[in-house]
Amino acid sequence: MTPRAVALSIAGSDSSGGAGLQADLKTFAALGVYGLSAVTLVTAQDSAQVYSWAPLEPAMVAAQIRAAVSQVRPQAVKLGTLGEAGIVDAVAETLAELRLENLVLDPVMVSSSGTRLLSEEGEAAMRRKLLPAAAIVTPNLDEAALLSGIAVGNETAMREAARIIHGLGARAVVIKGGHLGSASPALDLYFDGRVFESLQAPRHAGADPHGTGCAFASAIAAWLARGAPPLTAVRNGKRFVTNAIAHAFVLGHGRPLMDHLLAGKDEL
Ligand code: PXL
Repeated sequence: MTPRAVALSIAGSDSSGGAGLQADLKTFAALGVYGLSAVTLVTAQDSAQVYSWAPLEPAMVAAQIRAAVSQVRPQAVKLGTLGEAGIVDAVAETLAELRLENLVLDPVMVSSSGTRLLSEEGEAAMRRKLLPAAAIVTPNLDEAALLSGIAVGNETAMREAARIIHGLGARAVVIKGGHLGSASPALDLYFDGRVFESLQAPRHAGADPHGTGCAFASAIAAWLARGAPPLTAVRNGKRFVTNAIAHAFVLGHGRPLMDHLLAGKDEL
């Protein structure tokens, strides 16, 4: 049997299946990577809104991580919604104790529908304990502004924020400029302390699927697990999300959904 790349997602459950842990596992599968998982919190949501959410006990999150990696070592870990400071602390301690590497941190603070998914103390703990451990952190413009302390409304400010966030300890930063303005192409900015790279993709008219950030970070983790260096993993992750958006479909009444499996079909 051929060896398989393995990645672990530590994230929240999205009952609509479009974001969170469900999106991560679909992304891993689409890219030929076996997915381990640890649930941090459970949301009740559809593609329009989060109705409610509840965190798990931090010890239960830590126990899932230990169990998930007890028989196989993931080559990369994706971190999504963490909910509160106790979970951030438990995750940071457990990852350090297990010496897990290639951490891709999606610093989710607020859902796309506007619900806070990380408390303020959680945000401070994430900045102090997880950012310095991250191989790659993937803030959107709002998260980049919160992490860097500056307004991030254009490409010049994105560069400045990327430098500041890199200075907080993440080895590479990708700021997602998706909300920069619908006239411009979808522009993301990568910075690893030496190299800046602008990643551009054409915008798909009308398509604004739920869960694009989750799919991007988990695709980057999947490529790291497959052995790609960071910038290649980010370029390939962007290609994956762009394809998944291009193949978006509508199910029932909600927002469009990404087609993870179709996006990965030429990438195996
Ligand atoms: O898209 C960010 C996100 C991540 N994780 C969970 C979510 C959301 C957004 O709704 O629900 C569980």
